[in-house]
Amino acid sequence: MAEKEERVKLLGFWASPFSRRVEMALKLKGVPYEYLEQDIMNKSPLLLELNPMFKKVPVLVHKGKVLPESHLILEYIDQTWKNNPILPQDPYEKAMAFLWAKFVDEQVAPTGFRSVVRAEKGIEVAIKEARELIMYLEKEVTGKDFFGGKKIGFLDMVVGSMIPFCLARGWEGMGIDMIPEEKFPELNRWIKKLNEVEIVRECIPNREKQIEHMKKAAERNKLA
Ligand SMILES: N[C@@H](CCC(=O)N[C@@H](CS)C(=O)NCC(=O)O)C(=O)O
Repeated sequence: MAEKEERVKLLGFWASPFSRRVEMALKLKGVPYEYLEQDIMNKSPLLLELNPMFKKVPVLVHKGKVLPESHLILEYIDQTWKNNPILPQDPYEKAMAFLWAKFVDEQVAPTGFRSVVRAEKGIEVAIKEARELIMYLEKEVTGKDFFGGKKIGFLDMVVGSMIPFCLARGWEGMGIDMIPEEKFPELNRWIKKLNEVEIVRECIPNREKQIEHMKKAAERNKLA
């Protein structure tokens, strides 16, 4: 793996929003890559060797360089292959895109999934808390085709991989319509637009399979 091969390798996991968003970026840029599916419950020696600090997917390998962490990987891809830019050029807008991405992964995801599964304060309270956070995204996408503007970009990949194509399937498996059209018209419009993008469709995990996967993840989370 240490050889300075030009060809990109991606260690990922089919149901992981973090690795799916990296695939979206590679496909949008037209970068060929070798995909190495990982079992995250039984980590391979290769994953442990390449990402000893975090032991997580995704991991990108390019020309002997190894990079974990999806936000950093997306930025690396954008700076290495300049066609079809995914991050804003303006420094403030770029910083804000990273801020929103952090909000989605670190606030919306844990509140939206784990707190709903455990629902210590009751399921209605957990849903209300998650919706309050999702409402920030509803406002952010209002009046825009995509979070990134006219075209799909970094934030669309982060929000898309995490919310409609991952968490929403977990909620669906629990019988919860977390993002109803009447409360979140703009997000629903955006989700439809996202579904029309070919490279996104190519990276969306199979719905039924993911609902099952999320049910099992919810069970594990309850027991943990
Ligand atoms: N902050 C990381 C999160 C990556 C992550 O949580 N990956 C999960 C798969 S969805 C994983 O590898 N989990 C294995 C573990 O936590 O042990 C990123 O953005 O890449």
